[in-house]
Amino acid sequence: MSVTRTQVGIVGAGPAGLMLGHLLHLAGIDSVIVEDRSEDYVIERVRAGVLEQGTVDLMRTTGIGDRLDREGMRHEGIYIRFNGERHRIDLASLTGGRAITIYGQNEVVKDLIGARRVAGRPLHFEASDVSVHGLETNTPRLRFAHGDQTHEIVCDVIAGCDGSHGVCRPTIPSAIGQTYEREYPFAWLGILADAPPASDEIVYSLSERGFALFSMRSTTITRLYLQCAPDENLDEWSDDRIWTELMARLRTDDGWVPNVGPILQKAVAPMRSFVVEPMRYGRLFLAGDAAHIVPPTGAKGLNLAMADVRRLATALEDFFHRGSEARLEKYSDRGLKRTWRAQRFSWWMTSMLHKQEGDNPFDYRRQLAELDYLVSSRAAMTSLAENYTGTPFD
Ligand code: RFL
Ligand code: PHB
Repeated sequence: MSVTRTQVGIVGAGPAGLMLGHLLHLAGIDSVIVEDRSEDYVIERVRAGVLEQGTVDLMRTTGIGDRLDREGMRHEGIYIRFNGERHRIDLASLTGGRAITIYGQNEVVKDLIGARRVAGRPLHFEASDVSVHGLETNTPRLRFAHGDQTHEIVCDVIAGCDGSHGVCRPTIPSAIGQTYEREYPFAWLGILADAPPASDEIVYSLSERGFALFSMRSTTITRLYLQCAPDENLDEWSDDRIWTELMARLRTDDGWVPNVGPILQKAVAPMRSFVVEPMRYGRLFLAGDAAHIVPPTGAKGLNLAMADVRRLATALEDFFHRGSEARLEKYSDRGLKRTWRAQRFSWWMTSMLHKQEGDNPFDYRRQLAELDYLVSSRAAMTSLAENYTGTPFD
């Protein structure tokens, strides 16, 4: 077994782990990132598309915003569609200029892997049997295998950035980590289509047939989602059936429909709300989906992950450079405050825009009344806009 040393052992090379490694590098702090999947898999995973202003600012101020500035699509508004009509919410004018940027999570990950390569710090893909040990001590250890070689990395701190199915969170004793969760009785069927976006802004829609979402990745690629069952069988969804359903849920009375094109990718994503409290156990700090999951309707997951690692990196800078643990002590409480706010918002967007089994016509009319209030009240639109564009990272 090879034994080496680092300051921060990072488990997971998703947006959280890679951004943490990048921020620590800029602060002159050593880290090792260990990921169990291959580099191609991590890059090609199709997920988030909406970056909050805080995420965009963080990428820019840390020197990885060039491609984002060239290829990202700044959106100052979103549409909400119901009763056959689209209503625009002007995010920027309601929030003093805050907006969102469409830039795929895989592009963020590509930029971060590029920065790691330039930094020349370790990033191991395809690690197996990853495990963490000695979390109650000042020298926690990260173990993994690579090929037939076993490695142990002795760390000062371990960052659990290994997503919702990782190994870090389950190592917190159940008497300490309290979990809160909610499953939703539906999922999203998501597709990428080789078709130019037919609207220059995102459209969230509630129809009698359920939720649908129109989004995009570039001037030539449309991203679309429709509400489906959690155990939906993709084999039963021919391309024709997908388009017919999307058209039925998104069409407006004035004839707007998404552009149709070859489907490049399709997948079903489950919906879950989950929080573990606290986000820390001894020298283990959880960040991103490892600590909390939100349903994607509020577009918050990746942005929460970025807010976590920004806060964690600042706290670790104080710890390593100034010998102060004060910010590390506050890491979890401050993160949970932001998390619960995002949970509330994501739950609200989800319940307003989806049809639930067992709902009756009263429930649908109540949802329409809520949407009607939302798009006709400046106060209600401001509340959505503030939450959707996100508060500045603390
Ligand atoms: P990730 O991206 O899951 O990365 C965790 C990494 O850890 C690795 N891993 C391990 N590595 C080593 N050892 C182990 N034992 C390991 N176990 C796991 C994994 O392979 C992976 O590489 O978590 P992270 O970094 O916290 O990032 C979170 C985001 O990925 C997630 O919150 C977002 O994708 C959520 N999300 C959205 N967020 C937004 O902010 N805006 C959006 O528009 C948005 N849209 C979405 C979304 C998520 C979706 N799905 C698929 C759930 C749309 C969808 C459909
Ligand atoms: C996306 O573009 O993938 C997307 C947009 C908005 C969401 C979730 C996902 O709420």
